[in-house]
Amino acid sequence: MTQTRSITLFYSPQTRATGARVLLEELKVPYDLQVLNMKTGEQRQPAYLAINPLGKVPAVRVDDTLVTEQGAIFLYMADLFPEAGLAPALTDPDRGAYLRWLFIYGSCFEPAVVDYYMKREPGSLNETPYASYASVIDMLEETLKKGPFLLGERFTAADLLWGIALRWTTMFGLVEARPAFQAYMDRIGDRASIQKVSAEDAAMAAEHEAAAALLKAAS
Ligand SMILES: N[C@@H](CCC(=O)N[C@@H](CS)C(=O)NCC(=O)O)C(=O)O
Repeated sequence: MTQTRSITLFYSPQTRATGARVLLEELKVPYDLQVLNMKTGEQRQPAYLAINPLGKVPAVRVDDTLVTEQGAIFLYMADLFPEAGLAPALTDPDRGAYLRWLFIYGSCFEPAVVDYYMKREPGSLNETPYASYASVIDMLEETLKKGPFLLGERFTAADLLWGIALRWTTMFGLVEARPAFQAYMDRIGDRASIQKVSAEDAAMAAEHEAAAALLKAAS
């Protein structure tokens, strides 16, 4: 018998939380959305800081377990629902590459991209946690050129994390839309989960803008 779990996703549209929502859609599990309007600063209010003291989304609560950080959320949720087939099992030889890509995302890719965006001098290859921006991006390109997914033929939760991240990083010019990246984004962007969440995000983001504008006008 499948256990029913109570799942809440702390969410804001068109943010890093979008990927976590896409994952929940792919896992085909019921969940509640707790939406925060970042345009009015709800993520910095005490109620949400009690969930994540960093004031960042996504966060997920499953029964009594609270998880923050995209990589941790992807790892936990895809393992919790193995029937969706999005996570190689612990003893599967693919597990290593799967974990590697989930962790490279938060430990190397994001710091590299943020340093690049901020035009910060990252230091020498051995001083940064990611060697160099170019080495991270080139490694990703080499892997995706072989493709079609990060683990080759096997599609996993890591592809949802990376596919969506490439969408926003290429959109903002933080990563060059190399042909291998574009082809990967196209492959992943066709998924019904992404289409659904993107459409709902656009509507939600417009509502948030309007609410923030009203607040500003009233102040
Ligand atoms: N390290 C976090 C970063 C999450 C993050 O930066 N979220 C942004 C939205 S894209 C956020 O919540 N920003 C709100 C704020 O800082 O006020 C993760 O990977 O989950």
